[in-house]
Amino acid sequence: MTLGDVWLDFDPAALVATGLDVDDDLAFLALLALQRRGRLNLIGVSVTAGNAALRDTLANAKSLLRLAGVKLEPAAGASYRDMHVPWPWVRRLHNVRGDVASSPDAVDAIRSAVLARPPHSLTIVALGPLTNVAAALMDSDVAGRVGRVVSMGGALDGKRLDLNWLSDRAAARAVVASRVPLTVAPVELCAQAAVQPEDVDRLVERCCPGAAVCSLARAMRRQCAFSRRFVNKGLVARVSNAHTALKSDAFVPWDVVAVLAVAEPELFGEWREFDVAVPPCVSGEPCDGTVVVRNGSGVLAPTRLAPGGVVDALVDLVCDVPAVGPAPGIVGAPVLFGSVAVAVLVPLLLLRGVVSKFRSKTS
Ligand SMILES: [Ca+2]
Repeated sequence: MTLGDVWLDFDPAALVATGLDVDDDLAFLALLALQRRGRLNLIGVSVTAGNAALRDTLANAKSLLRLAGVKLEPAAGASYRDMHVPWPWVRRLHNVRGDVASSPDAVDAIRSAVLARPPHSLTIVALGPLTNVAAALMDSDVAGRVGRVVSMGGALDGKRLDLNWLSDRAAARAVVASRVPLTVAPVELCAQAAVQPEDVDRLVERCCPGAAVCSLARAMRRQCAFSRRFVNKGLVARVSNAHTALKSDAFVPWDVVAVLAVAEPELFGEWREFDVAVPPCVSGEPCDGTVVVRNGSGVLAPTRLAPGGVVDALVDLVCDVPAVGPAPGIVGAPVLFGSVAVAVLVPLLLLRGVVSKFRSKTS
């Protein structure tokens, strides 16, 4: 089975100093490997904020494409300015650093790609907030010609949504309501997969040096430790069949699950169709929230995942993609350190001034 033409819209952040996840970068390399095996044809790439600000996800995407020798120019799209960052500490950091303005390039590029191809022949793989994709689907000609949208996101278990759908609930609502064929990889599916430190060892032993993924190995090890502290506990509590490795150092390869769901559907034991609605926020957008799920049609989702299936497929795939360009550096580090320095030093200096004033008054 070949998937045909694929457009990727993503929010890569493995190379970003403040990035939340390494999974977009891994999913991109998996897509390239599938292309090398003749399973699909990656025709374009666009970028959204999500795991980091747009200024950083765009820089990350450019470095990643250079590393893998991909000649496509990533089109910039939605920035943090036009979405709701759901995690409070990321929101605080964003308030210190800010983001560039959103660009219309991503929507224009997606629209042109859909309209230039035969109807229903293009699959859009959306691995970040759905802002760019929803805006492209506003054009009914585009919505009528898209083959399928695949979104990493949603939660069909009635519980709190993921980062992607929470960052722009209105966009998720618009994509669901557009009635384009939609496949989702929801939270409770993805949590059945886990990348452990020994998987990173296996990958390094098998692929390095030489493969593009070697530049992500350090970020993958960091992600194992980060996820244990900040992500896994909540996942294990909410998903009854979450991967048991999530009780220790391991991370969920979210976006890789979404890519494999559409490219290697046989890895998934069970598929179901659902009728999904994304209700508006009662007191205005944005809000925390869930979606309404009923038996019915409209949204296709795998519900079960063979243990190890996704991670074994990832390790098998990504070694195929050689490192062609220069090893990427860390994105956003100077600006981050500058911002932190200002955030820490200014209050300290102000405090020092107050203390010395108080001393001079009391002496
Ligand atoms: Ca993502």
